[in-house]
Amino acid sequence: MYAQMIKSEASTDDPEQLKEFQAKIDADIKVEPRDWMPEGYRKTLIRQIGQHAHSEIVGQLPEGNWITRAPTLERKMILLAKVQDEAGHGLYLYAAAETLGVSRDDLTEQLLSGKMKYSSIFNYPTLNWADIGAVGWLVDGAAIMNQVPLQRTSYGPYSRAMIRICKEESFHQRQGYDIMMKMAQGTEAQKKMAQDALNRLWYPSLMMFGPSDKDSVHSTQNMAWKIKMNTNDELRQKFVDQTVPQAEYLGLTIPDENLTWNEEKGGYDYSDPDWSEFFDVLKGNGPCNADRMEARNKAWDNGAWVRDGLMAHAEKKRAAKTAAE
Ligand code: FAQ
Repeated sequence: MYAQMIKSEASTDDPEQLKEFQAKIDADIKVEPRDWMPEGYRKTLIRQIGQHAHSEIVGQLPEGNWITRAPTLERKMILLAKVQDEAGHGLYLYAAAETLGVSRDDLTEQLLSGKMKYSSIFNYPTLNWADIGAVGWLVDGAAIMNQVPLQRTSYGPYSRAMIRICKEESFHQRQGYDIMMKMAQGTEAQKKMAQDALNRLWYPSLMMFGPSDKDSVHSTQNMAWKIKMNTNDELRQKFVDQTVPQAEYLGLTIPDENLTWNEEKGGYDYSDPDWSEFFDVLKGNGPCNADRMEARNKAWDNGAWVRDGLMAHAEKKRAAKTAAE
């Protein structure tokens, strides 16, 4: 809906300014908050950065659910640190979005009212400990594949946020792979759990890269603006090529009968996810959409007294300063 709004609005931008802007993008000069930018560029960035921030925050829920049940103290500490990192990523990203003239409260309201999306992957459940390994390995693995090129994105604050986020994501991916290694090398029952987690999370992870290029609404314009550096299918292919040998090393099988090495293209042929399932999850009908939104709404309502307290404190300080002057 939001995307349609962006596309259907006639551009009121001056053609000369647009030309200069494109020349700047083509010369790889970063766009900074006070620079002139087309309205469409600003809006699509708010959409992408905002959705990305929401994903980091909602993404804490499936893993947060396992902090109290991590099998050892060490695993608990690692998972706690990872989930806290995701909160930090959300905050850097909200701050980057705010430089485009939208408030964090506005973005949160749009998430809570269902106007803004978050990544489809977080609408799937984490049923057992092996799922926590698979989330780190596959979900953070897919996130890195998408985010490493975003370090070079054209909008300065987004690019700088991504540089820091990527450093932490690579630790996240390794902790997931480490859990998978322990499970895959464990008892028969543990190995079965690891395979089952891979079976359930493989296709949802492929969906994280977005619809196939032919159905991607924003790719063409956003690649011209260097907001996106690769198409959805390019990144999905790279992810498959990187992940298949990792699964082989674990002794696990990717749940895809069509998976074959294609010498000519230098990559694997693989089956697409079920795109009708993807669009259904986006409409709010995934296994956990309702739970995730309920949890975020509850957190927002429970935090009202903190926000009110901070506002009252700021008002008191402002009044004292005015009185002293
Ligand atoms: N889920 O035209 P395109 C993480 C929507 S990583 C939901 O191709 P675009 C780390 C899209 O918004 C996950 N919606 O769109 C972590 C658009 O709808 P709209 C977050 C999706 O923007 C790990 C429509 O479909 N990463 O959180 C999805 O050019 C573990 C048409 O699609 C980012 O957000 C989807 N998977 O490309 C945290 C990265 N895919 O808005 C905790 C930054 C597409 O018009 C634990 N974002 N849609 O209503 C991007 O790179 C891009 O926005 C894409 C989508 C690639 C996600």
